[in-house]
Amino acid sequence: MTITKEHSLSRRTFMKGSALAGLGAAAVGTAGLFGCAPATDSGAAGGGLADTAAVEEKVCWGHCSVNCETRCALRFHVVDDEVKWVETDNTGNDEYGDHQLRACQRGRTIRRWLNHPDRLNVPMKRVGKRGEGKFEEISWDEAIETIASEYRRILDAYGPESVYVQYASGVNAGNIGGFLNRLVNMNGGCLGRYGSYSSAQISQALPFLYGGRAANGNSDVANSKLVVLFGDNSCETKMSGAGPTYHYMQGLEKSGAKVIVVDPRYTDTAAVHADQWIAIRPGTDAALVDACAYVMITEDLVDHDFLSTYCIGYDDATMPEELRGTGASYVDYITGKGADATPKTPEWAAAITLVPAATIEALAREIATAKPCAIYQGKGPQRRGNGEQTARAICMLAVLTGNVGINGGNTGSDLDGYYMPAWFGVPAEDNPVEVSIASFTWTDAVDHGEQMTATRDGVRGADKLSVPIKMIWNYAGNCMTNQHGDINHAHEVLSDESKCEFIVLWDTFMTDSAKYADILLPDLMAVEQPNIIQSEYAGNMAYYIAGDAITSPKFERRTLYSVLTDVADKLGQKEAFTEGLDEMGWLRRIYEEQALPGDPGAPTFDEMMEQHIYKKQCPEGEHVAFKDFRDDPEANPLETPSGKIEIYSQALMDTVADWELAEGDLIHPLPVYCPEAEGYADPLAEKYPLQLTGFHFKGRTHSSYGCIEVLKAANPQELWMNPLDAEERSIVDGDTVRVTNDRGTVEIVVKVTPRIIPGTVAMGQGAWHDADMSGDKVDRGGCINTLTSHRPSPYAKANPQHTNLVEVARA
Ligand SMILES: Nc1nc2c(c(=O)[nH]1)N[C@H]1C(S)=C(S)[C@@H](COP(=O)(O)OP(=O)(O)OC[C@H]3O[C@@H](n4cnc5c(=O)[nH]c(N)nc54)[C@H](O)[C@@H]3O)O[C@H]1N2
Ligand SMILES: Nc1nc2c(c(=O)[nH]1)N[C@H]1C(S)=C(S)[C@@H](COP(=O)(O)OP(=O)(O)OC[C@H]3O[C@@H](n4cnc5c(=O)[nH]c(N)nc54)[C@H](O)[C@@H]3O)O[C@H]1N2
Ligand SMILES: [Mo]
Repeated sequence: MTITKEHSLSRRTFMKGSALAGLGAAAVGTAGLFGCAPATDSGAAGGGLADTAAVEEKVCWGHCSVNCETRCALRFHVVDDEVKWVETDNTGNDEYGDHQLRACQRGRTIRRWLNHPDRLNVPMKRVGKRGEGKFEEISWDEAIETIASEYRRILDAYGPESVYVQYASGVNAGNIGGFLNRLVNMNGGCLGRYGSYSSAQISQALPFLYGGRAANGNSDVANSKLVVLFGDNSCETKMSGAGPTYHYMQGLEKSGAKVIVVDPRYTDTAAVHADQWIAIRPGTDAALVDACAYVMITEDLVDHDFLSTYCIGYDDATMPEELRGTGASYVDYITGKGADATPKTPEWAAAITLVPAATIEALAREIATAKPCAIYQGKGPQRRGNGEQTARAICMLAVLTGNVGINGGNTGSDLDGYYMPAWFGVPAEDNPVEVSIASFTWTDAVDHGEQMTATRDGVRGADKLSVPIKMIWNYAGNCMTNQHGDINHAHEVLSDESKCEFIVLWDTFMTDSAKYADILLPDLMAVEQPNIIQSEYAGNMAYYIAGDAITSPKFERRTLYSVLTDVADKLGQKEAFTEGLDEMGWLRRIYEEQALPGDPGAPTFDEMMEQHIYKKQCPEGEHVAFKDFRDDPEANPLETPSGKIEIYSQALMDTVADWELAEGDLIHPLPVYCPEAEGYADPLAEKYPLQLTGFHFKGRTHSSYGCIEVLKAANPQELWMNPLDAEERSIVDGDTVRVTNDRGTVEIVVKVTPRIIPGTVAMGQGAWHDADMSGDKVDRGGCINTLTSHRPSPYAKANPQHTNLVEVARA
């Protein structure tokens, strides 16, 4: 165990004039780009002698709380109650297990967010139409009165099932957002939601194969011979020193494993880690896997012992009895003895994936013979119209080669396993409402909720919804429009005020979603209030970061907790809601009641608030998923019906037996390729011949940090396009182009590059939607969700946001 000590306030004094001079220099120099320390000589801005009174600087700790799935430490240098500059972790000995939790470019710009001139300062009510962005300042009293009375009215008129707490991932601090659920659950609860925008397809598909979704820790690549990454771009998505990129890098340095990246784009991960990039047509990974399986089966490279001991459905012998001899097994399907009578040869797959047959053959042989081999996927391949099938299929490479449950191998899943000592959060009663929808289907629930059924729309806990969504609480999220599918459709649904009657939204900026709020509230950021976070995706080293408010509240900004306390007061529930505690009181309680019992060696609360950072190495070493099962499958069966890996899933077929699927939606009992609706082979491709795929961008976390000028300058929003596609359209690098489909148009600058496969274009997701919604609706902000669909994927009813067809032309 490692405990690192740092005094909470390392005070020092320096000359006020030089501090100001330094800031002036930092704003223009590169040092200022990512919030580095300002120079201390007073040359640039010329601090006068009269100005040289000594000022006190304090260093406060906090974390960058947005949702990149990495959690980084920040140290704020505060003078006169203002953040002057920001550094990151300086603790630890920089050896594995006690390394620094260094923030990326984004976290280091947080001062520009905290002090941004466009930050929301006062509570407001909407005065224009929804989406127009016209608001009027109101008092907190009026805001709270309106929220309490509208909430009460909607509960009385429609019941708690009409209330919805929107998916929103902008604040990751264990002690903040949970207060909303606490209040809502005290008032009868709300319509539930299942599946996230992140991983709904894979998290719901893998249980049919493995009984759960689990992966080896990424530091375990230290034991691998070969690492194959399917659409896993951790060098951009988890790029800080606190997360997987660090652990991968350390592991790979130890093992020297060969790395192959399969992605439509030559990503930063491919550039940094890969020995080989396999460019693949989006949505077709499962066909690549099918053909690898064909090579492994026909060349007898599969692990027969593993398949017969740990799996069912591989061949006839392990099929459910009633299906034996029907050609329904995996081997039958792959070798062409199944119903479609098509052997899944490398040539067959080459036509689908655009990966040459010889490359597929070589890949199959390499995966089968390198022992152990780690197969990982990111969440990109599953955030698609056929994501459930793709996610299961990629895992087959690990299953066929017996790489599951061993060091240096992996399950093929994402969710790079990590060590986590104890989870904590704001205590809330269970949601009394048992009905839930898939997160992505909320626009349908606003638009025509009462028509949504279990068998067509994935309603759970009831055959159908009894009432549409009438009220939305949105705390720290941009999924009302910007991050949801099909913004123009969401605009239509939300602007009809007879549908959703009341929207209350907290943010720090006038985001695109905020324009749809009825009451819009200016929040304090996590670091402007007592805060705590625990590590995620941090390999073998778990940690907590804790801090007190770095500055006092500015303008009329208030914490979520204080606002909800006043709402609870209006509802006559103040005592029950607060239990007499303030923000710091809750932080202490959460830490002492939830974190400490799970980890008795952790510092006490007072010590934690003094040292701010606590790191702990996993005592068991590298995490290996399903190790118990591998070691003793009888004693430790998987949570599938058979207790084994179910290559053929009768459970999946039983679940969907009475479902009504939309045209083009396919669910297969085997983990094999199914074409996706709006994929390359869709008839719509005649009109819109280019596939458009999104990706999570290093310049933003979704839309968060999307308005920070220095980040925008360093990471311009561009459309990636292959030179062949550009030439065909007389487009050259740097042109402004229009990307269009039936749902909308984005105007964006094009980057012509061989780093993307021909036939596919790509843009980073999360850019700020910028369109005249009462005019031409052309989005000049480059937000991909102007072009994405709100039609959910077949099984998880989840966001297929990487699956789109478009055409591109010069603007
Ligand atoms: N900088 C940054 N980091 C982030 C985030 C962010 O917005 N910005 N978001 C965070 C969150 S909440 C999440 S859920 C994760 C998301 O992490 P992921 O979902 O893994 O990220 P994506 O960039 O969507 O997808 C990863 C890669 O998949 C590729 N891809 C797309 N379609 C296909 C396909 O059909 N086949 C293959 N083989 N590859 C494909 C993309 O080109 C991309 O390079 O990232 C987290 N980290
Ligand atoms: N096309 C496409 N769309 C996608 C994706 C994709 O890959 N492609 N990815 C999806 C995924 S995986 C996810 S997780 C979602 C993420 O979608 P969201 O959860 O909406 O994430 P953000 O866009 O980061 O929005 C967070 C919001 O919180 C605000 N915020 C930050 N700090 C604070 C604070 O302290 N207080 C308050 N009140 N607000 C704060 C930010 O300003 C921002 O508006 O997007 C999804 N959308
Ligand atoms: Mo996500």
